[in-house]
This record gives sequence, C-alpha cells and structure tokens, in this order.
Amino acid sequence: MAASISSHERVGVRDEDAAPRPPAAPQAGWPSDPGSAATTGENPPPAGGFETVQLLTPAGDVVHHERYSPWVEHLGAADLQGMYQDMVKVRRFDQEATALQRQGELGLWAPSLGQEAAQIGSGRALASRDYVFPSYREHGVALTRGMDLGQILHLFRGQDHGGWDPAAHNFHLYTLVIGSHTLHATGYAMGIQRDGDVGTGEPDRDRAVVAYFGDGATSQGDVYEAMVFAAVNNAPVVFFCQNNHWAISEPTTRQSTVPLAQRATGVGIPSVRVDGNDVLASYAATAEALRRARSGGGPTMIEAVTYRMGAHTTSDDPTKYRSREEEERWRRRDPIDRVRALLRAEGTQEEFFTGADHEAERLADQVRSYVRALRPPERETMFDHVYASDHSLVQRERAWFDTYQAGFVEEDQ
Ligand SMILES: Cc1ncc(C[n+]2csc(CCOP(=O)(O)OP(=O)(O)O)c2C)c(N)n1
Ligand SMILES: [Mg+2]
Repeated sequence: MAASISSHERVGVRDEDAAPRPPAAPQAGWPSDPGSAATTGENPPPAGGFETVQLLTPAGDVVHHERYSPWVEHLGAADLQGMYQDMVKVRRFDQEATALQRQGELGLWAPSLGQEAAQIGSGRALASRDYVFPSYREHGVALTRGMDLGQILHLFRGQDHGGWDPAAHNFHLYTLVIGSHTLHATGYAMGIQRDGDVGTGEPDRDRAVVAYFGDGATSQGDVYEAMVFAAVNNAPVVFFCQNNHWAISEPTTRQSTVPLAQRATGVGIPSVRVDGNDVLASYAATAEALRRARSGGGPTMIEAVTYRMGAHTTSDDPTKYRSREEEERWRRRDPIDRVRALLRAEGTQEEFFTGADHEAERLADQVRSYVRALRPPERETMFDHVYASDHSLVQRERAWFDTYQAGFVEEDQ
C-alpha cells in the first residue's frame, strides 16, 4: 500500500486446526474475528493447517505479509477508493436486481451480496487482455471488466441465452452448469499458449485466464478434470474458487473434510487460501497467480474464503437451513465495512462516501430503466449464434420458419 497506510507487523493468519475433521463438526472461528476463539459455527471452513492470507482485518487494519504485501504496495489511496466505489456499486446493483425480480421484471436472480471483496479484488488484478470464465454470480467481476451491468439481466429475465458479446470485454457468458466452464477455461488457456501469448518475455503481451467457481463446484468431476489438464499442459489458468460456505443448502463441510485449496495439491497445482472478504488479499493472490500464469509458470488455485450473505437465488430461503447467528457472525466481517474503516482512518473525507452512494444509486436507476424498457426479442434472432459461422441446417430451418411466419394473417386485417 501507499506509504501513508500504516501496517502492523504480522504474518498472515494460520488456523489452529491441523487435522482434517469429520463433516459438520464445529470448529473454531478465525483468529482475526474478535472473540471468535470462543465461537463455534455450523459451517466454518475446514482449515487443515492451511494458512488464510489476510492483509486487511475486519477492523480495517492493514497487516503485513511477507509474500503477499509486496503485491499491493504500489496501490495508493485512489486505488483503494476505486475498490470501495466498485464494491458499493455492485452491492447496490445486486440489491436493485433482487428488487426487480420481486417486482416480476426478472425470472430469477443470484445475489453476490457479501462476495464483493473476492470479486472486485481479483477482478482488478486482471488485465483487459486476460480472459474470464465466470459462473453466474460474478457481477462484481463483470463490473471490473467494464461490462454494462444491465446486460447481465438479459439472462435472468429470459430475454436471451447470453446478453453480451464475450469478446467485447474478454468476459465469457455466465454458465449455470456447475463447474463445466472450468474445462472451457483450461481449453482456452491452452489456446492462448498455442497462440504464443505466454512467456513471451514481454509481460505486457502475455495473457492468462481466470475461471470463477464455487465451493460446491469443487465436488464436480469437471473441475478436477480441468485441473488435471491444466497441470499437465502447464496452462495459463487461475482457478478462483469463492468458498461462500454454501452450495444452495449444502454446507462446505459436505463438500470436503480438507481445505478446498488442497484440491489442487493432488494434481500438482500450487494453491493459496485467502480471506475472501479482504479485497487486498484477493487482489494480491490473483495478481501473483496471474503473473505466474502469464509468464509460463502454469496454473494456480485460489480459495477465497467468503460468505454468501444473501439467499442462493431469489427462489431460495436460507432460513430453512442456516442459523441467524452464523449470518450475524459473517455480517461482522462485511467486506465493505473494513475498506471504509481503513479509508476513514487514512483521512478520506465523508463527501467521498456520500459520492460513492450517489454513484451507486445512479447505476441502480439506469439499470431499472434499462430493464423495464427491454422488449421481447424478434423471433428470428433464435437462429443467430447457433454456430460460430453459417450452417446449412440452420439456413434451411430459418427459411422454413420464414415461410411458416408468412402464412399468418396480420391481426388487424
Ligand atoms: C451440473 C449441475 N449440477 C447441479 C446444479 C444445480 N445447482 C445450481 S447452483 C448449485 C450449487 C452451487 O454451489 P457453489 O458451487 O458453491 O456455488 P455458489 O452458488 O455458492 O456460488 C447447484 C447444485 C447445476 N446447476 N449444475
Ligand atoms: Mg458456494
């Protein structure tokens, strides 16, 4: 961080629990959480002796980490303010989308509430030439890619199957089939390799891929296969797992008895576990992994330990399967609060925070107007993008459809 941001000497956070535990057994909370030593939770992350890298505590104090602090040292107050603005924006966007679903404007919504630090931190470490394969909750990453967030709502409105051109921001379409896009990410990364865009000796030219997926996805064979291929081909891909503690109603303790970061160890991929509610740790780990991938050092897995503060989707009711105490414990680790605390301590004036709220409100207004103005697509567009290029079968079907449509008499005749 910039010299003005004070830093207490401390090396990461190491969980005490060295041995794997049986599923659903209560474990101690994080040492960084005030009073957590006495706290037991229904669904704490399995620790297994893995360090959880933290650069910014829930109280807003910067802590030093020998390996990861250097990755954020170049960031100044303006960068941190930018991260804060992004986090506030995406949270307001998320709230608006949830409201739009309740008003019947969207069929479904998958909230990102609580995961802003993991997404904005990692997203801001990416270069525009890198390529992202998101799952369906990466609204914060979309913002960092420069996406028009209204486009994300196409899919959730049933407007179309995608909503945006992936090539426009190197941000692939959302994937709802859990884990399947990690295979696409590895394949794409191998493509980049074959294009000669890895380890060129020109760091500004080298490219890499990031695949975002959840804790539940790590139980999918696809994710393991993607990692095996990435490892043996030394593919420039970063596997960014947001462990938000829940896969719908299944807790992380039902996915694994060891830290999820350890999933990569078996295939020889280096991995790191970070506090995913810490925007700086998320940034640092991603920046390091991207540097390795782009320069030809191969894949990395990052487990960002965070929490899905809202429902899985607007169709879900988390009160059925998790306690209010657990939610409250994580509310105290809110990823935005700690950045605000740090900025305040470093002298950022109140007008900045009010301004960030206004900007977020403006975005919500724009998104609301945009969605309400959407009209059903022309029927003919269903033939677009079926194949990357023209295909005789699609041409025949389109011709048949044109004739069929022409057979109808206009209503007002
Ligand atoms: C292959 C597949 N199996 C099951 C589902 C149903 N499903 C939708 S979301 C979800 C949970 C995913 O949890 P996680 O990977 O932790 O991601 P999160 O939703 O928490 O971001 C499941 C099982 C699916 N979409 N695809
Ligand atoms: Mg999850």
